[in-house]
Amino acid sequence: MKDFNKTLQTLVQECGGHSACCIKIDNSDLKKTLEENHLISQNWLASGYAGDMNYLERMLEEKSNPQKAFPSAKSIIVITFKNKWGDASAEHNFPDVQDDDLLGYISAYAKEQDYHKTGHQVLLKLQKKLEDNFGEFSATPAVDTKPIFERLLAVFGGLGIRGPNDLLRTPDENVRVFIGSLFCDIDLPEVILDPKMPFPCKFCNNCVENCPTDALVEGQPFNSLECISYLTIEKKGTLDQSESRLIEEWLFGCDWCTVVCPPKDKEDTRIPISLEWLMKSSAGEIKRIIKGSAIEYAGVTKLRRNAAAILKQSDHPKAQELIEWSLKNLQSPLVLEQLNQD
Ligand code: B12
Ligand code: SF4
Ligand code: SF4
Repeated sequence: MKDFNKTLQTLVQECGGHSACCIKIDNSDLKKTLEENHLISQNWLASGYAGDMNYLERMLEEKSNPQKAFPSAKSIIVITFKNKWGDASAEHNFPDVQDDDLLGYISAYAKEQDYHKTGHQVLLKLQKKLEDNFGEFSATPAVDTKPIFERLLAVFGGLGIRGPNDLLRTPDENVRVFIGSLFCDIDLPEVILDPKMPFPCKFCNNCVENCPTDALVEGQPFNSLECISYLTIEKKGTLDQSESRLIEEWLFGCDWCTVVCPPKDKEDTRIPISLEWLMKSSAGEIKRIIKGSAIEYAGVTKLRRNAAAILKQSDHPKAQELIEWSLKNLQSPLVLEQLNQD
């Protein structure tokens, strides 16, 4: 096909995505980049930065060898898509909060339907459109959960650069994009882009300056163990005193290193949650509200564990009352253990 790049960008946008590249799975430069990354990742894992995310170690071999992980694939289409991330009109199902409520916050990226689902929808539509041009082919869509170094592939394909916040920064939509991949069992023309960034990250550094913990420290590897997103979503068991302080008022995820990526968000796009509502509503009601969103991955117990950690750190007049109510009425051993922590 003559200008496959142009076609690919048009098709991905028609399908609801933002940008796309296409990499041959046997590209020798990709192999070299993955080999280098493999060593760096091994060291990172050996330093304990993965914490409770045991799946990162389990998946490492496959992540570094896409040809083994996806044996029939010939080309990888990598896309970015937004799912209204950072858009003030993005919606959520949580009830409104009142001025005097004691609040916790959910990261803005969890608004709208689960981005995993949106990404799969875009990728499947894109496959159908490509089949109109190239004939039917099999393909495996992947967003987040399959063994893939998604940011590495996106950077290799020129969709953007890796920012100091360890995220893919695109030339026109900053870091607030998700990544998806389509492993295609067909040889497609390669599209490796040359991202034209409006300014280099070294002139900004907002993300590092606004990270409230030591997760992002210049010149050091990304430290998940200090990242609020890790602590609120992935950390198992209770949060100790210092972890409870680190999470501030976050119940799920953290926005500080994304909302400051120029153009900075003008309004607060976090989801405010009444902690009283979170503790006192039935688990069934909360499950109904988070169903189909990215928050479902954490589940009700983890949201309440995080709420318990926030309450224990709070000097809000309502906090002690809510702790006492929760100790009497909630049954989850994890939440009770968190509430009983000194
Ligand atoms: C595990 C995970 C997390 C963990 C760990 C985060 C991390 N930075 O690795 C936690 C829970 C903390 C997390 C948080 C978030 N995540 Co997350 N996460 C992932 C996941 C599933 C795997 C990432 C991974 O493998 N990490 C492990 C390390 C070993 O791998 P690595 O990141 O590639 O890092 C190595 C290389 O960079 C290498 N390296 C460093 N320098 C160099 C230089 C060269 C030349 C080379 C070759 C290599 C190299 O060293 C690093 C360490 O070994 C990806 C999806 C995926 N499958 O990729 C989403 C993903 C990265 N997450 C995403 C998002 C949105 C988030 C949050 C913004 C959510 C939120 N609002 O709370 C935060 C952001 C936190 C942050 N600043 O990173 C998006 C990011 C989109 C983007 N624009 O980049 C992804 C891509 C999911 C998706 N499909 O869109 N996440
Ligand atoms: S998500 Fe929050 S804690 Fe984690 S690196 Fe970004 S700003 Fe720091
Ligand atoms: S906040 Fe600034 S330094 Fe960080 S990724 Fe965005 S542009 Fe780069």
